[in-house]
Amino acid sequence: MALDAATIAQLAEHVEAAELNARDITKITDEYPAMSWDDAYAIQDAIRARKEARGHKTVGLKCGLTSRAKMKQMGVEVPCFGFVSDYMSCAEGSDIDTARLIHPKVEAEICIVTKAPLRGPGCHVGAVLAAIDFVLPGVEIIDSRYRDFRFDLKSVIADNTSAARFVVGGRPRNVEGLDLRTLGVVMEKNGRIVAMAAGAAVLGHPAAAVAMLANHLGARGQEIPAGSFIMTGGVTEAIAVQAGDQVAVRFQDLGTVSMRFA
Ligand code: 0L1
Ligand code: MG
Repeated sequence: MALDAATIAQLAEHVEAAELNARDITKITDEYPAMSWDDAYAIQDAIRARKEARGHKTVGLKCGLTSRAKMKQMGVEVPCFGFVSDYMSCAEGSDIDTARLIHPKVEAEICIVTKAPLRGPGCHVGAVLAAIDFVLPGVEIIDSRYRDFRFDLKSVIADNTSAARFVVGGRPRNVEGLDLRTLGVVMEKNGRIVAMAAGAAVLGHPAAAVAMLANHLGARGQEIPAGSFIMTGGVTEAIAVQAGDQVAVRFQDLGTVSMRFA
């Protein structure tokens, strides 16, 4: 670790305050260029601890930057991992208040809930498929706290991978009988198609993102517990939204997830 405990705590407070006040900041590596990957995840962990200390429940895990489209859009080469809290969950069909966000974007994500723990190293697609309880469609609303979405990967990880809101809906389905690689996704904004892809856009198979998450946690002595809700990452590039926009994402075999931005 390049940063001491006091600096990690101070940066966690700084980045979380930007989230809670919907106020953008410059990327933290500008001031701390020596920040390591471990420091970045330590800041994210400290943000999670701050939320939990205030009574917020951590309700899921997320994989970010798992598709080529997203990596290209953001100019990075490797995925990252974060968490979602109870207050980030919005009901299917609800209005999402943009006044509490900085510059939201939407991502269509194939989500899973596990029925068995997953622990790396060595976790693979087969192990993940065996541990899936059910699959459901979701939309993540990301909102980087960094001005104009200008950041590097360490700053993004510290910012809990831009997690802001999420909506799950549609139809939960058993994984048997679904091919997550060929599962088609069509995203519409205000009635027009703005992006489309298939599950394979996520690292060749959405379960590969979950395996990568298990291996990432395993390297830190942690596991994905049974009963975890996991977002596997946007299948297309993220689409900017603003008040007045209506978004509907149609997932083959899983139904539609929709929301309005107010
Ligand atoms: O969920 C994601 O893919 C977001 C990763 C963070 C980078 C971004 O804000 O686009
Ligand atoms: Mg995402």
